[in-house]
Amino acid sequence: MNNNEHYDASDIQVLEGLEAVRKRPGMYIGTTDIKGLHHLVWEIVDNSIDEALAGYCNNIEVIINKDNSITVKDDGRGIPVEIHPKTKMSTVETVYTVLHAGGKFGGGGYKVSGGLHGVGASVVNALSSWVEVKVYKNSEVYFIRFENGGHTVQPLHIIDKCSPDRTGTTVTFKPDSKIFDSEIFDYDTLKIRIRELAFLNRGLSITLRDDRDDEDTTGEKFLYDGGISEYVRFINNGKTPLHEDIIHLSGEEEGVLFEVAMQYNTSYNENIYSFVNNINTHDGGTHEEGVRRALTRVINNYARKNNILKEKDDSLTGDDVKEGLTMIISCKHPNPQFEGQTKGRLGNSEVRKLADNVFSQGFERFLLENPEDAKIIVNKAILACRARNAARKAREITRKSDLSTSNFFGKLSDCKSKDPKVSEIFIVEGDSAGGSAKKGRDAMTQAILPLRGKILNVEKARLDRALSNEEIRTIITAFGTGIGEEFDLSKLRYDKIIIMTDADVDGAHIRVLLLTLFYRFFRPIVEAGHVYAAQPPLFRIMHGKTRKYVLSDKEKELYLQSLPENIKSRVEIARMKGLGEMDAEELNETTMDIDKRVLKKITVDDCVTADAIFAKLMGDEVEPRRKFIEDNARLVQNLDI
Ligand code: 1YM
Repeated sequence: MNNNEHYDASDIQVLEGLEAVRKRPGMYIGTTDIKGLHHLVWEIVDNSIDEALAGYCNNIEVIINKDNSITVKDDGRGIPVEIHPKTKMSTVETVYTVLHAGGKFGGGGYKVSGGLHGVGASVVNALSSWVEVKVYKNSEVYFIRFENGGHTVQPLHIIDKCSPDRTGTTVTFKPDSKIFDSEIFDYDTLKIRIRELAFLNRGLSITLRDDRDDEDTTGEKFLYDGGISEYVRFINNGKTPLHEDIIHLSGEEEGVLFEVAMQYNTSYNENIYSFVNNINTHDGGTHEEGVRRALTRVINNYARKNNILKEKDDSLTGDDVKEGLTMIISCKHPNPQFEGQTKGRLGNSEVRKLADNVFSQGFERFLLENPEDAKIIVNKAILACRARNAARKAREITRKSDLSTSNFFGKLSDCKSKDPKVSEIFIVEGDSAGGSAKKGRDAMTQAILPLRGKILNVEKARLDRALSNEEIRTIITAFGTGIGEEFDLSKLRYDKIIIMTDADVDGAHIRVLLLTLFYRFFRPIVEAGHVYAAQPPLFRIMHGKTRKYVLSDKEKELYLQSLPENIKSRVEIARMKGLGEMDAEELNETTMDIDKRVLKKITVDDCVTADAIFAKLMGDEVEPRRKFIEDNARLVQNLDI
């Protein structure tokens, strides 16, 4: 510490607090991988969002600087600068150095954001090699700098004057390379969440700029005056809506804000996303339950009252009424209780009733006032109900055509081991590659399933039609988990499901079709990390008896550079044409051998974005899709879904 007078007993406590964060970063930010790295940004942005929710901030800027440090600016009140009575430091310094500080320091703040509830700033400081905070307030610019995990090297002081109406906070931080595996921020990761935050906070402008490129960029601005209704329109882009208007309903009770936006489209899938204080509640909870319950009840009541559903007919189920539904539920709660193992479920029981009331009253009114739309929506649910019954019958057939039928064995070359922990299945494009894979595999643990034709696009087919598709039935039977209501992850017959396709447009297409299938029918398998993409090599570099396979142009250049000059002039470089043209030995060596291959794990990181990509890739129009795949071969190949 530079400033000796500054050093006393409370400082020691402060540093012990921050040291605890450095010792166990996982406890505070989950992980120290790329996800944890980005988490730091959200902790700082959350403070700006809180300021916006409190009604004082309209603009937030996020900048990735050239050195991979991050700057976050807002035009809120500015973090208080007075000496804090307890810590005897400035409040800014307190917020950035005392663990569990934040929130109510300034008094009266109504905090509804998620994250670490104000702990964030000090955690970011603890995990950064340096942090600078500027506060614009009282016509002055205040500045403070920390280094090396939260040591104050320049206590708060005034560095400049500013106009009296200029207020706000600017924070720049550089994550500590000793803590994080990677220090490179990913523009798209930041963009996706920033866009989501802008949708969830109507009227708040958030811009994102990447200064790492040399060009002068102005960045992208995300500002949605329509809030979550615009989010629904965004998700439904590329799909065909069933009714023109997006339905928006909202209400408030005892400080709890609840709103929902929805629109049906012609697809057969649901896209229901719920949030509490801007945090995605993956596992739903009381806000979602209230809406789902009300949705089913209101549609059934309407259908019966208008005699669309006859007395003898069964009632529509929750599954029927959500077919083709895109919905965003957003709840802002001053005291949310998050439950479940991943804290992804809202537990507050009073919200169920609020959600049910707001939704049922508003939606009932919509149906009464828009009888044409009402008819379309109810009929969609009735069709879904019939299809569900048909699918049940089809599923019974699938169940009968189990592994004992010879027809099935004809396709799948199963592995000998029956232990799922060591077994893997390669889903291979084309018969000839399938043949080489069969010869090159380790028959004990590796199963091969060659795909003959293109598999059906499940984005555009209902369950019953999907189940009549031969390739899909084979995949379902091979996996062993069943689908839909009967899905059981514990019955999965393989630890790894490996998609093996060529690195060309057709390969990309098949890969996306397979990912769509997995995403829609087997999402828990993806979530549990069982799905991989094989990475066949692009080049073979030979010199003497040495054979080296590389995955990309860049890797090829790097490898060539590493060779001595006399060898470099003698290498033979071959571009690998496709899986089908490799012989068994080569395929084994490059793509299948557990010790040598490179696999890419497929994750469900952001369902909303994944779905948007799917919609674009799989939407109704064929030409834009082909073009999109061609333009984005790299993206599709590395699609993190
Ligand atoms: C770029 C990061 O931190 N903005 C920010 C933080 C605070 C306030 C305003 C603020 C809050 C309150 C009163 C209050 C914080 N203040 C505190 C604490 N942007 C960023 N903007 N006045 C200003 O909550 O009452 C913690 S965060 F504790 F000091 F009040």
